[in-house]
Amino acid sequence: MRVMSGKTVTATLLLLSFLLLGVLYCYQNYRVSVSFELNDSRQTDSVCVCVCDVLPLSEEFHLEAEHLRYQQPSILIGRTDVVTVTPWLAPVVWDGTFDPVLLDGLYRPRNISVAVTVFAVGKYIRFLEAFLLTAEQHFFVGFNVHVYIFTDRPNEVPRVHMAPGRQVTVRSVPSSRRWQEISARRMELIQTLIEELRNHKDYIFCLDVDSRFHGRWGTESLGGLVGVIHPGYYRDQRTKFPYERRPESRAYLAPEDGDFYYCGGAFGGRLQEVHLMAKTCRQDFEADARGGIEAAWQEESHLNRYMWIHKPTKVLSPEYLWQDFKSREPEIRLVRFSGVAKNYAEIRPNT
Ligand code: UD2
Repeated sequence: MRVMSGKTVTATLLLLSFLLLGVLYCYQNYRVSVSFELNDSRQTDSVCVCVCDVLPLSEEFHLEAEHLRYQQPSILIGRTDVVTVTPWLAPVVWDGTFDPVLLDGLYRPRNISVAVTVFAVGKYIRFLEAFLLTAEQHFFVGFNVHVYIFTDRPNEVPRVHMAPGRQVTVRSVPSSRRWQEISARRMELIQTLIEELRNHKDYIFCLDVDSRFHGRWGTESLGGLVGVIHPGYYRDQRTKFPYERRPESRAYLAPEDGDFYYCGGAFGGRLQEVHLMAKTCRQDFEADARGGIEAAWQEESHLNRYMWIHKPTKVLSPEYLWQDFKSREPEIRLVRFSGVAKNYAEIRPNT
């Protein structure tokens, strides 16, 4: 057996001592940071660095209200005519369930930016002006908004004056002979846009162009994955929802499945969440196409299946996508965004 020299023994002992000290130091830091996290929610920046190393905090938790003045909230007085929370405890946003002044005050210091996608292919370009003008009046007023317009008629995009911090980008897309194709391609383009935007925007909303804003749509709508309840089916049983009902499709939902019927005409959330949804819906749509099947309502059907499996973290009531031809129901105190009445035979490329 080889005997270690005195020098080697000393060096080994020194090395082991340093290692032990390092382990003890890290362990101590870990305990300090965790105990601060548990006992004091107002940590200093330096402690927060330690906490974040161990338990990363979601950005959603950094809303600070220290200097804001607003009406006292109540847990006894509020809307009683509608349900304001889903069974998985996501808020359902209705007029009267939130304080817009408080919410804007919470989000303003974070300097958030919101991307919007809107498709105006073929004759649908005629809806763009009213969409943009009313968005300037009601959509995230006072916040950074970047509208991405996808159109086959870039020369016909109207010039609309935008407030500071707000802008429009026009992207050319090919024309289409089938409206179903336009609807189906949206997820692919949303997916690739988000990959381009990466960290340059915080939230994204994907909206139908044949619609106008009539009331505030703002920070109350922000969330991880945001679904909008379709105005046409929220009084119906789930068996009546126009989900895709053929088991061969990847958008299939059985009669006993599904929570709500969500709109394909408005959805959004954090970039990462919407990216995952768009990518999944696109892949499923393409796999269906290879199998020779197109879901009943194209990407709307795939979105509905996705949101049944991946529950939205916030649900917007039909105030956030009404339809002009529908008479107002008593629970709809305010229509914020609504689809215009149109003659499909005249406006679509095919029937
Ligand atoms: C319903 C859905 C919509 C979508 C559609 C099926 C709601 C309330 N409505 O709306 O989201 O699922 O059915 O396609 O959610 N488009 C063009 N050019 C065209 C046709 C469509 O640009 O020639 C774009 C445009 O952005 C439009 C959107 O596709 O807003 C949906 O158009 P639609 O007329 O098919 O939608 P609609 O109102 O029947």
